[in-house]
Amino acid sequence: MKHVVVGTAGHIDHGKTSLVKALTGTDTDRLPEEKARGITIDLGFAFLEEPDGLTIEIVDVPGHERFVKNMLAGVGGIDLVMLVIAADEGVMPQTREHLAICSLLRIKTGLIALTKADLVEPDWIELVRDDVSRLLEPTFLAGAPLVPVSVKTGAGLQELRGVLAGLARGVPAKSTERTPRLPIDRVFTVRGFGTVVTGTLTDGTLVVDDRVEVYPRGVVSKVRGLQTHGHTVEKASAGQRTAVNLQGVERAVIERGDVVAPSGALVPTLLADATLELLKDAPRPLKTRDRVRFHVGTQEVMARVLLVDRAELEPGQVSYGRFRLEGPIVALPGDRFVIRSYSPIITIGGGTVLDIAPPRFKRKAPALLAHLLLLEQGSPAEVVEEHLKHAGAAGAHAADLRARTPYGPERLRALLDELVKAGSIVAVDREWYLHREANDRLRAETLGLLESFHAENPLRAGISREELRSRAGNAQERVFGQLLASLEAEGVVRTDKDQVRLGSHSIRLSPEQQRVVSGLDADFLQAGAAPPSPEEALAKLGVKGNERHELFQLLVAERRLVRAKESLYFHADALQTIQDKLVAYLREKKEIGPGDMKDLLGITRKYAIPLMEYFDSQRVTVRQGERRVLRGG
Ligand SMILES: Nc1nc2c(ncn2[C@@H]2O[C@H](COP(=O)(O)OP(=O)(O)OP(=O)(O)O)[C@@H](O)[C@H]2O)c(=O)[nH]1
Ligand SMILES: [Mg+2]
Repeated sequence: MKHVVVGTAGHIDHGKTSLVKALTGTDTDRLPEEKARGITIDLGFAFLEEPDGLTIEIVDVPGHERFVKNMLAGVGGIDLVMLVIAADEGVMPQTREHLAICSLLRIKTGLIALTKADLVEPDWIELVRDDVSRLLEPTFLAGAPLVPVSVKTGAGLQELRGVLAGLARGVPAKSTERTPRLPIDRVFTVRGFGTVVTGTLTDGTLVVDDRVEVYPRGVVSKVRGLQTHGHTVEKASAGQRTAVNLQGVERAVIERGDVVAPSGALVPTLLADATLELLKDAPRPLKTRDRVRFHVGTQEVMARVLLVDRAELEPGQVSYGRFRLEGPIVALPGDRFVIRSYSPIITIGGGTVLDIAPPRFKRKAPALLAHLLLLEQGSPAEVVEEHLKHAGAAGAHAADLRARTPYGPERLRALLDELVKAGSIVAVDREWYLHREANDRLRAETLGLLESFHAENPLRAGISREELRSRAGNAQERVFGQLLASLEAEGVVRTDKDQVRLGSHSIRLSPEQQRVVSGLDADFLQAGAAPPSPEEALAKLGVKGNERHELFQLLVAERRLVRAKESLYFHADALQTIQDKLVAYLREKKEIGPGDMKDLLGITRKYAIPLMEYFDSQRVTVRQGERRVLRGG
């Protein structure tokens, strides 16, 4: 079962809607205003089913110059165009504009219906045919079939239908591995069902019960039901006109231009980089900061264009542009777009979206041009690598790469695996990736920081992990964790609790430093429950300083000296002895007061009170008024 979407195109009143009706039996002009004025205002939809299972879905567009924006919303997803030209009028302004739009959107194929053939003589038809060939010569429709028809006499209709079906059969099948996207062209409510949206599914497949999101609104919903050309289905595939019944969504919160896609799969953006071409017959050059109407999918948003490598883009020229959008768009690289000038409202150009999360660049930087060239012409793997290169030391989450590339989750996973294998990127974990260069830079920086830390603090065992991370450019937590883990696995770095050091680092003391450290150790041990102040202890060894002295701190870091409060330090072994005595005492006497403590240890109140508080804090004892009891005793 094949589905092909055909769009009409052409000047107002040239007979598009009449032709669709003659082919399908459906009058696509449904609005009362359309009936009253005899013109098409908004998109209309009809379909043809061929006996062999081919379904041709037709989007009928308005020809009026004021409704080109509606036409643009309709032709985004079409496979082929039926350009309608009235034989009596020939080529007219919207014939050209619609043709230009189809070219800009890279519609690949189509045919020409020369309508109202009953109104002209046969040799006139030949003149118009020549005219039309000249117009189409430089376009994708060069040499396309042209069929004179009349809905009044029925002449040519059979032939047209045959040509249409032939072209439709030649349209290649679409990939369904990419992320499904449905740019919405209509929203309405159906009694008993709720909100229904329609559009042409551009990629992937949608299945009933899928969890979806309406972008850029952030409205999360579920596919309650699906229809394709009037039939209820379980699944819709890329290229099909699809109606989606959305569960629990108010009609009023959605509009044409929004996109239905899996929840979390896309990211709306206000900035996009793109290739940019100005039509040959654009009335004037495009200048940086010009305000334009940006059409992508079924959306229209105002935007300012920033030219990348020149101040002005001349008609017929192709370059790159950065678009600052005045409202969020939902697009993926590879999407074609059209721009129209703000005033007069005419189509002037278009291009291909290259990046929806562009990195910062200095304006007109040559590097930006090289970057865009790579995004335009590089292989998918090169493009993914380029994004990671620009993600820098922070790396990127796989979900961000998914929303920023058009490949679909499985293809992207394969590309990432391939790049990891080639050594161009590093997998921080299954979801987070880092470019090799950023990884190497961070690694070198971290090792350099450790080296200079050790050089400046030879008596400190290591630096705190958090301090190291913040000095290393405030490295991203997951990235830094992974780096430390791999450095540790290599034996280059050791971590102990939250201290990090180089594997090669050890504290080496001079004989003089060793004398002081040993002296402090011995003095505090000997002093037991009545230790000296740090100043006194250092002074006794001929050293000026207080507890902040590096040799004193060395003993603290090694937990040989333990701080009870402020500047009062006890030797760790002495504390253990005191604790044993205290516990034995409490086992027997059940409680102890400050006076008993003084007697037990032969010390003054100056030491007794801090020691009692210390053992409270160590959860050895519990305070009861002035007295202590064993915790849990
Ligand atoms: N004589 C003759 N008149 C035709 C033929 N096809 C269409 N018409 C007439 O041309 C007028 C316009 O036809 P539509 O089908 O509404 O034209 P359209 O291209 O859909 O117009 P818009 O959608 O407004 O751009 C109508 O009055 C039709 O009856 C034809 O083959 N022969
Ligand atoms: Mg019409």
